[in-house]
Amino acid sequence: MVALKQSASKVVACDANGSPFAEDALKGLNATPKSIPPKYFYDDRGCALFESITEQPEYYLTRSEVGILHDNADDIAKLFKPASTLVEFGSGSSRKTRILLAAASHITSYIPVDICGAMLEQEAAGLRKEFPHLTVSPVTADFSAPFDLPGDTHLGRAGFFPGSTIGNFEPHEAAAFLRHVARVLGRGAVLVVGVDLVKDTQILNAAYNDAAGVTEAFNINLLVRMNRELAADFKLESFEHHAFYNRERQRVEMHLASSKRQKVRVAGDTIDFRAGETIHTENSYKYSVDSFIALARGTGWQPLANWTDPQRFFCVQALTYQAG
Ligand code: AVJ
Repeated sequence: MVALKQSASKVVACDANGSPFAEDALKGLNATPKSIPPKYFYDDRGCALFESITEQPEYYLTRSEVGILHDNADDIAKLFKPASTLVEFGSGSSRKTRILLAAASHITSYIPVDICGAMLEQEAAGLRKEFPHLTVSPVTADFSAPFDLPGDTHLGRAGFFPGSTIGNFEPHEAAAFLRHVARVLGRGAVLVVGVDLVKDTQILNAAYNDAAGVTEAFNINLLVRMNRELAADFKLESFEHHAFYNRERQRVEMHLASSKRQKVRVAGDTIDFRAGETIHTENSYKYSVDSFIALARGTGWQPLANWTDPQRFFCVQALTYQAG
């Protein structure tokens, strides 16, 4: 059992509407190979465990990105037009956004989009106090599906998609997502996106196999969640956390491996596992600076600038959309 630090208790209830979980889980568990979409990691405990992952010494992603944003906040701020609206896709705790908002007082409107409505309202209240000039208009929505922007936001539109969350998509899905962002923000928009970079295998493997076992607990929590919400009977001790860099496909894969042949009940269905068979729970794609630019260009976005940390572990890319 991993003990969570105080900061994690800030995380408020977050549930992405009930029954699609049963449907998606059964679809994935009855397929070959077995898989479950990574968005189901994020129940209350999953959100808290992820916050804790970002504090682990091996998990360089958050530290690298926050460092890049701090060091280059003024340059990034210059890319936003006067009286800009900033739309954040999957805003969570808005921690990284605060860095940009503090440097860019000409962002006058902020629209955090997240499926977690409770956390959105809590964060919005805090942001309004910290940035009195800022209009904060949260939107509770799945950021990867179409949604309407509230209010009059025609002046300058900017998007923010930090965390390398884009790495959870297959590359063709990441391209579709960038087209979707272009549709939401429109012509002339600027997008700031965080992208984790290809690097030494040991560093990547360590980041997803932290010594404290938090990432393992995060992965196993998916089984805990199915036991609770889908009347499943996964025996937690008979599944192992596997995470490794797949160099050919330039992605870290996370799996839950069954240590033996067994049957598990899930939402009224029986799922058979062979010994060693896995549930593929996540891909986290890694890009080079140039491979990400190539992907973005293919969707109509043009590179404006990019920034990396001194170790070149992580990259923040600024793009603009002039087409459409
Ligand atoms: C939130 C998707 C960026 O892929 O690194 C952390 C999630 N998974 N440890 C990532 C995650 C395992 C994270 N993202």
